[in-house]
Order: sequence, then C-alpha cells, then structure tokens
Amino acid sequence: MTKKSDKTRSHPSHLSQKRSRLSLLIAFLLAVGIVVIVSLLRSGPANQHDAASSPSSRGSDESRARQLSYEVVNSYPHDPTSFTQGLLWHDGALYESTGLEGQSKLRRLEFPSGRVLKEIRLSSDLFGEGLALADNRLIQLTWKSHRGFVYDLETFRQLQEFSYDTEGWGLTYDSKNLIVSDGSSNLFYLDPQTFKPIRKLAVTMNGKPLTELNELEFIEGEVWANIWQTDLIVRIDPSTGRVTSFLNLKGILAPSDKTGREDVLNGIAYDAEHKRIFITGKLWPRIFEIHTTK
Ligand SMILES: [Ca+2]
Repeated sequence: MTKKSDKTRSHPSHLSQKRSRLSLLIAFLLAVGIVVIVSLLRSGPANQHDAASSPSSRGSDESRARQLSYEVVNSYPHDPTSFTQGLLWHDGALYESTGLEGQSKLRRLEFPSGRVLKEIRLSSDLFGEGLALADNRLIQLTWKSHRGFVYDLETFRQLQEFSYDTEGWGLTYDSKNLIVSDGSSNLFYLDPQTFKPIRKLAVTMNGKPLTELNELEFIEGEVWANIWQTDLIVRIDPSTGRVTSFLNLKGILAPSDKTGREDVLNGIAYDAEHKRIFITGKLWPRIFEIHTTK
C-alpha cells in the first residue's frame, strides 16, 4: 500500500466532505463566470459584433487587392542620370523632380524626346522629392529638410517656401488638396494655399498597413502610389485608404535597356486629356506609357 491509499482509507468521511466542498466551489465559479459573460455580451459596445467579425471580413475575396494586367503602349527616352522622385504631365510636357544631394533639379521635358526645355537646380544640401501641380504652381518637396517650394509653372521662379512636419516622399494634387507620402503607411492631405494638414489617411492592403508609399499620382478619383523598393504600383481608394488593385511591373525595363546603374521603379504621371499613364524609375533610360486592363 502506498502512503496515499493509506490516508484515503483511514479518513473516508473527511475526504467526501472535501470533495463536495470542491464541487460546490466549481459550480459557484461556473455560475459566476456565466453571469459575467452574459452581462458583458449585453453591455458591450454596439460594434462589438463588427469588431469580432472584422478579421474574417478582412480576408474575404471582395476586400482583397486584385492584380491588374497591363500592356506597354509605347516607350520614350528618359535621362538615365535623373534620380526620379516626382513626375507629372501638363499640357504636352513632362515635369520631373529629381533627388540626391547636389543633383536635385526641377525640369520641364519635351515630349516625346525627353529633351530638357527648362531646368533649375536645388541648393546642394537639398534632396528633391515629390512634385505636384496646383493652379499653375509647381510644388516640390524635399526628403528630410521639411522644406517645400512653390514655383511659377512657366518661369520656374520661386514664389514661396513652406514647411511641413513629415519627411517628404511623394506628392500629388486631387484638385482640392495636396497629398503627401512620407514612406509610412499614411497619406497626408495639405491645404494647397496654407500647407496646413487637413487629414491623415491610413492606407491598407488586404487588411494590413501598407508602408513605403512613395511617388504618387491622382488618377480618375484614385491615388496611385509606387511602393519603394518594389515593382508594385497600388491603386488606393481615397475614401477608405484601401488598396483595391495593384500592378506588378517587374521586368518592364528590358535587359537591353539596362545601363547597370538603374535604381527602383518610381514616377507616375497622368495625361488626363488622352488618358495616358506614364511610368519610369530612378536612373532609368526609358519612360513607359502603359495601359491597364481591368
Ligand atoms: Ca506623380
């Protein structure tokens, strides 16, 4: 006999009392637990059901970003020394902001030759970034200096300087506000006259924050964005921040076009009149006109 069985046999009534007390305690705890759960369910927030169901709805097919196919309609020369950080189309010409300290510029480019029609250089301590056109004023960001510049569209004369809180990456204009990216998963809306923040838009793809948002272009009610260090361009619904679809442009720069110095895909411009989309990359020798198929 073990010591335990000796003890069991020697005190049967004591053990029975202990067991019944334990059963009562468990029953009591279960009852308390049920009451607490029921009261929580009754007094919970109205959106509790929504919150609980959101993980499954995030993964549903209709909310997942769709990959679009595309075709290259044409390609044009691009200065392979241009570290493209901002690109836009206006009235038959491309406008480009380039980066790197000591090499940052604002340019107007003849289309389709790519010849430089007008150019100014930024101070050598500045790193040029996003570029937008708002009411005949070109607006250019810089990367980390929090300095933005406003130029006359025709003469490139500097009209104004402004500051902003974030880093400057991409920039576009939706006919009402400027939209800034800073490499995070947020887009920042600024008043185009005062440059004060209006709104912050959190961008998600398949239910998760999408970081590294870079060059931007407002196209037919959507914000298109390069994703830094990828071949992806995403289409963002500005009312929700959700990426509805994306393009994968991997391989668009043919091996025969490569100089060996190319950096990443960056630069989106839209010719609204002819519904043409132009894309390029940093130090790329070509600009591509693409057509997406929905
Ligand atoms: Ca752009």
